[in-house]
Amino acid sequence: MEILDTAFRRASLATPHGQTKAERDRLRAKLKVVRSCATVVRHLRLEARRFAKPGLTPFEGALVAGAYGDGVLDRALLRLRRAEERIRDLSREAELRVRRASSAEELGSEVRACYGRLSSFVREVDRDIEVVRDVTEFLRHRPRLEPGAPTLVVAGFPNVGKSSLVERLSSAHPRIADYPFTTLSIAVGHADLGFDRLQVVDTPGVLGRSHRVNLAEEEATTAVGKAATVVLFVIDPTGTAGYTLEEQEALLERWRAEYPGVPILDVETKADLGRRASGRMQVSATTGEGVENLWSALRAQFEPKGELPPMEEAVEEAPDAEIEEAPAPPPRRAGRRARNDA
Ligand SMILES: Nc1nc2c(ncn2[C@@H]2O[C@H](COP(=O)(O)OP(=O)(O)OP(=O)(O)O)[C@@H](O)[C@H]2O)c(=O)[nH]1
Ligand SMILES: [Mg+2]
Repeated sequence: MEILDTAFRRASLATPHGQTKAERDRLRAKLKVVRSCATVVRHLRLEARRFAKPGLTPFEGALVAGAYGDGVLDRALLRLRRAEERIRDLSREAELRVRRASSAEELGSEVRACYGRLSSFVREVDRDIEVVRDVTEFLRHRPRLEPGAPTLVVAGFPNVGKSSLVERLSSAHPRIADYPFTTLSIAVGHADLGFDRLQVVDTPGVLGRSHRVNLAEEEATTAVGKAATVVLFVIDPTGTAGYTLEEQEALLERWRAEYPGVPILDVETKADLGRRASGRMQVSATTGEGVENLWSALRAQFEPKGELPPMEEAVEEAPDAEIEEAPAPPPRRAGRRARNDA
């Protein structure tokens, strides 16, 4: 365990000062127990730093629960916190025992006992450290969505052209290829709505079945249910994706029933391969046809409805005191720059 190696190495570097050998021995023993415990506590904190305040957003929490199981991360973090508390107690106790030890042998055995307990505390949370590291790595590969910002989640069956459309609509440059599950995790691009900045989320494809859902599908479904202000459901009616129109429409209807609070806009893509009379919006990510039309429909979905625009709301609600001018900066002292100027 590298945490223990580091802790014991740091502890052994202690160079105590003292008049007599006995004083130096006692101080060395004290430094060993205190430093080894403190190093482990610092490492445990570092491992969990991604989850320290303010913590995960609800959407990140849902992504992690989908990938690792409900409560798995929370339990690991709780065990790490408990281990930290036990190690703090151990450090205090061991320091006291070192203070009371009456011989070099006794000092040695107190240090060994402390190291032994420290090792077993760390080993007990081995698996939890691994979980926390895994989840940190998992989140490092997911975009940070701004909570509360207008969010369009582009979803649908695999290979239908979701990523191609996301590239058309936003600043994102996702991987596009002619096979299913090219996109394996969510990605985000941005677009200007005119009145706000829109987050456009690309998702992995979802097959219509309700069982044997893979992790990529699970992630897409979480984005639909937990991140979307509006969902853009992309349908490929041409059959080139490898899925029938009927199975795609069945998923669309299922989602409409499952997420009644989320508007789901449906659009047919690959219109360059031939248009058909369907009554649906039709676009082509390849040629751009129909995309202006789609933008109009999207803007209508996101436009603030009947409420005050956010700026006026903010001005109206702000108490007078907060709109007062900022106080004048303190006078500068000659020959010395104020710290804030640096
Ligand atoms: N002709 C035509 N082909 C398209 C269009 N949009 C996408 N394609 C092609 O369809 C294939 C799949 O496109 P992607 O954008 O990767 O599809 P996806 O839905 O993101 O696929 P997954 O990530 O695997 O679910 C690629 O070969 C694209 O070039 C379109 O409007 N017209
Ligand atoms: Mg894709």
